[in-house]
Amino acid sequence: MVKYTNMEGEKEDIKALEIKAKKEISAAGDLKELDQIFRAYLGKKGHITRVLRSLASMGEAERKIRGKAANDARDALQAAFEAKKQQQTLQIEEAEKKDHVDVTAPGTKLPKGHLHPLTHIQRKCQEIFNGMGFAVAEGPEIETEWYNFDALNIPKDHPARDLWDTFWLKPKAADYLLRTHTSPVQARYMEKNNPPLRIIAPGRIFRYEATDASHEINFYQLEGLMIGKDVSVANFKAIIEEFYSQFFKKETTVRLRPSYFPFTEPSFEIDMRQGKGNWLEMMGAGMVHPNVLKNVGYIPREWKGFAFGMGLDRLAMMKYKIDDIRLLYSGDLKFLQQF
Ligand code: FA5
Repeated sequence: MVKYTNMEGEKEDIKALEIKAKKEISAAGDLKELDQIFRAYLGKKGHITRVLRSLASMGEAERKIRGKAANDARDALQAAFEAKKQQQTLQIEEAEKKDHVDVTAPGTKLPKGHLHPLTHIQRKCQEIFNGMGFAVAEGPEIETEWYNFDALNIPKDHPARDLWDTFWLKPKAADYLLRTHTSPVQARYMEKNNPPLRIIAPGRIFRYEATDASHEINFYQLEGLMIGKDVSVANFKAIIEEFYSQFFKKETTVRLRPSYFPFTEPSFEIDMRQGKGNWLEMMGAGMVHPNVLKNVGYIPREWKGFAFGMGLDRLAMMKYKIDDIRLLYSGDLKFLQQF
């Protein structure tokens, strides 16, 4: 075992010093710590340096043995420092690469949302009717009893009111309700605009009824109204057939069945079919009742026209082959993301 005498006169084991230094080097956490260890052993006042300096005062034989041991330890430690320094520098460079932000790189795109299937349907309908000269009109979802019923020739206590189960707002005496159809927009629009006119009025409506696969308490309708000097049922049929043909991108035939609505006379249910398929019930319609024209200040002998009201949910269900209307309002992303 090679021994040396340090400046304080203690005996120290050079090899043990080297082993201790190597342990410290390999445990060094960063370059600063490594530099401190380097100075403690190989700096001006470092342990190994002191051993090397002490050689001068030794006899030749002793100097030879201890000198070799000290030089070997110094070389070994220098190599260990160098290797550790390289390893740490590499680690720093890797970490910097990871943290590096390229400010010129294009940003990460946020996932885009998309329109609800009912909004697609409503916009498609608007586009087709716009193409046939119909403007879009809007009305409030909270309606007065007058516009929802009376103006449309449905007086109080008339049994036809039962056709539309109504959500009344409190207090009932205030006569506010959630509109049960889009037909009140007809009266509101005609009051403020002179004929001739063509409008559609899409919107949300509410009915106090039990839900099932084809009925919701809250759904969407699209009202249509065309008033002119000689607007006829034939005009209506042509326009609706054209609408369905464009909407379904297939030639579509329409059938009118007699029906009853207080605000149209005559009134129809409209069925449609494609090719030799089944007839499907699509909407209510008719020629605007003279009492409705009178209520909004038009002269019934001068003006006439047709009106219709279709369920947009049912159109969406047919177009996208949805078998339950309630899915449209479920907020279920697995369903909605399919459109
Ligand atoms: C009406 O609401 C009339 N205002 C339509 C009208 C307008 C007739 C203008 C004449 C002139 P009806 O209650 O039938 O009519 O409803 C029209 C359409 O709304 C139905 O054909 C159906 O497509 C849809 N609909 C009715 N009830 C529901 C419901 N609970 N859930 C989903 N869609 C419904």
